[in-house]
Amino acid sequence: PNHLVFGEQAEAFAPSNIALCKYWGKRDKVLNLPVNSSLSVSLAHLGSHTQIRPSSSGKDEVFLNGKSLPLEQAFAKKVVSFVDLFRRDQVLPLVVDTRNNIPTAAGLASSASGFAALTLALNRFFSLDLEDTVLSVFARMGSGSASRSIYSGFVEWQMGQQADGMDSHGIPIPVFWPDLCIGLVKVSTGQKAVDSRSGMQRTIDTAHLYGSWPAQAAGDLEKLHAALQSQDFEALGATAEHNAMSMHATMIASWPPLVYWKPESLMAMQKVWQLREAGIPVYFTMDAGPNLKLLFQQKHQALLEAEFSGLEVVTPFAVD
Ligand code: 2P0
Repeated sequence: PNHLVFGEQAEAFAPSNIALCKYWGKRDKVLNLPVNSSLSVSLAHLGSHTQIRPSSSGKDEVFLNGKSLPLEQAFAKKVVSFVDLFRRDQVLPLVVDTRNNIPTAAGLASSASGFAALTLALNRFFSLDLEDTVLSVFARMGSGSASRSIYSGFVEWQMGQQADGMDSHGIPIPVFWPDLCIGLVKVSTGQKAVDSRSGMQRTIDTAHLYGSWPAQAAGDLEKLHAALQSQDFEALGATAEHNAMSMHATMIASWPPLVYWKPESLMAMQKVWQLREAGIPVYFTMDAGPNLKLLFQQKHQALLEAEFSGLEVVTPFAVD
């Protein structure tokens, strides 16, 4: 329909997610179609709350964590052009109000939860009643990793094959793993130097090593599915860590080099490796930023909180 019915206001929540097999590289920049399939776990209560309401000022307004953003700012621009996918040619100025309960732009995937929550809120605002896979396709067009944040638990974003991207969306993996903990090691919560979008483009354009990435990711995806089916924690952790390091190898091999690590990141990695040598099964993954995300089992939580000061622990499958 050209003219959609809309209500007073609508809101939605979507979780952030941490990829165990990473998305790095696009085969289509307009539709956000990935080079490889990825697999993540959603972070339960950590994510974005987004509210949409008609604007009384006569123009769009974008708020992030209570602050009004200038419409020419990068995130605000992305939000407005995303909203245009839904309202199309209608004259309907809106307020988009997003609150993250995670540090923004610190490699903790706030664009994933942000665009997923925005998609869910738009679906409600316009009473579209879209099915989950379609919501995931829309979220993907806002930000690739947002396709996975439509769901809780483990999610595979299948790369798909179609040129229109309708088969490139998240699929929930029905595995329940209550024992699994994710620990956020906050090395730095400042804005990162190079955003993921330009970082992955630079890698594709300049890193010869990137040629080996699609095969690495495909193999890791299979290993992760097997580890999920057998609930093999060490296989899950080892595969996730190896996948993250392989992605970072392609980043480092770009020109100019993309090194998202800080000295403290490497110190935390070495601590993880020492703990493993001492018999504690702990693994890490890292995204386009300096922070580590630890993977461990509940029984080791107290020990790891003592080793990593300020560790924020999330239990994706906790029943509360
Ligand atoms: C991931 N990252 O799988 C990977 C690992 C960062 C490193 O998805 O351009 O913000 O909006 O599609 O989704 C971050 O990339 O990029 C990301 P766009 P997005 O979690």
